[in-house]
Amino acid sequence: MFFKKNKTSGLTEEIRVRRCYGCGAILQDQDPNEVGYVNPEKFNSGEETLCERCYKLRHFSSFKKSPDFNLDYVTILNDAKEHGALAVYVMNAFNPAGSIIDGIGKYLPKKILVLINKTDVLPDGYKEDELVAYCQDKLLKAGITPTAIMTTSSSSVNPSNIDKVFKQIDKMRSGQSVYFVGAYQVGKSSLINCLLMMYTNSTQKMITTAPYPSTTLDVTSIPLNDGNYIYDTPGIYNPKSIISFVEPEAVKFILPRNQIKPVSLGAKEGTSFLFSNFARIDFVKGSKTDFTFYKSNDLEVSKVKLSKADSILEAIGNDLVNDCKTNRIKTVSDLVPTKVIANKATAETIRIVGLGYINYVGVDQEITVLVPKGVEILLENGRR
Ligand SMILES: Nc1nc2c(ncn2[C@@H]2O[C@H](COP(=O)(O)OP(=O)(O)O)[C@@H](O)[C@H]2O)c(=O)[nH]1
Ligand SMILES: [Mg+2]
Repeated sequence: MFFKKNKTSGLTEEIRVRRCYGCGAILQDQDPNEVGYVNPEKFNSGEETLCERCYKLRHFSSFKKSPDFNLDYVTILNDAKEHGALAVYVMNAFNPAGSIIDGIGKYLPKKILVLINKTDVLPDGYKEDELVAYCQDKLLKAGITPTAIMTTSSSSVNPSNIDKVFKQIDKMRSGQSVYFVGAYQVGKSSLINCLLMMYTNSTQKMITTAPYPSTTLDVTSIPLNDGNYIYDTPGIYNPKSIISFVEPEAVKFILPRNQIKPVSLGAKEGTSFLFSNFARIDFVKGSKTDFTFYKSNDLEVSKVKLSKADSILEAIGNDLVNDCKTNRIKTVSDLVPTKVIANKATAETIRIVGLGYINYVGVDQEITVLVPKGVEILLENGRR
């Protein structure tokens, strides 16, 4: 590609710049944090190329998706069942619905300890008994019958209940192995890391990660001193959760890392709330009300005019410099709308599985919730 520089001192200086054919940025091989970066080898090759960022975005579909709940998991769980092992089924306290893997119930061994993890991210004033009851209801409906349920946090900053969990596991495993299972990113590996500190004498032996026999799944085996193991299985893909839909760069913004600070915004009809381009709430019609958003502090909610929402969403979808977005949503037609009618004078909750929830006082408002295909919306009180 040739670009003519302005005529200078009577000469036309012809310079050659190479541009990324995705975003048009001038390519450079000096600073990976600046736009247009390619590695020196590619840069010097002189070939037409994409900058690294565009390359990643174009090849998003090749990002390693967590495995589906498939026959490989069934093989592992059958082993667990046969050996009378303990299954530790880990849930994310902030995302109970996204922690339920459909169809897993009938394959789990008899002894199941459910750990509701990440309680450190829950907002002030959450009630533990209500959380446990909520999770239990979701588990039972999915055919998972826990032998015991505990809440915990494996956050390195704010761990809780780890010693109790350790004792409970040791009691429940009655001299057998332990299999940690659950959805992607619920904190299984972090929990095991916390627990290992209590197994000081037993971890001298090699911890290995290798495909579990007769499966393609990489399972980490941690030997215990009585000849048994803790098995850490890979997080399972859950198509209902937005976490599974977006690229790993974006997951970082969606997964709350510290305690959630709710955000309250008043709005009248004709307002739209955007969660980057992952999801959108359109307040189409009805009386003014306050909406309170419970979501990761790293994920901003933008309040915009409904009439502008489509073009703003498109701009986010095409913004190459922003990691807090998904390349899979380019226009509003890539999102699936669900119409929600609020009841009169009731507290309404809209949950977008994996993203969080929104509370508001219903006075017969009409709201449209837009999410990526397959992501589940749960309504408490309101109706579709
Ligand atoms: N705030 C908080 N973050 C956690 C907790 N447990 C895990 N995480 C974070 O959640 C992400 C997923 O954790 P990981 O253990 O890899 O999940 P896995 O996929 O179930 O093994 C990581 O970024 C962890 O740092 C927790 O109890 N609280
Ligand atoms: Mg893991």
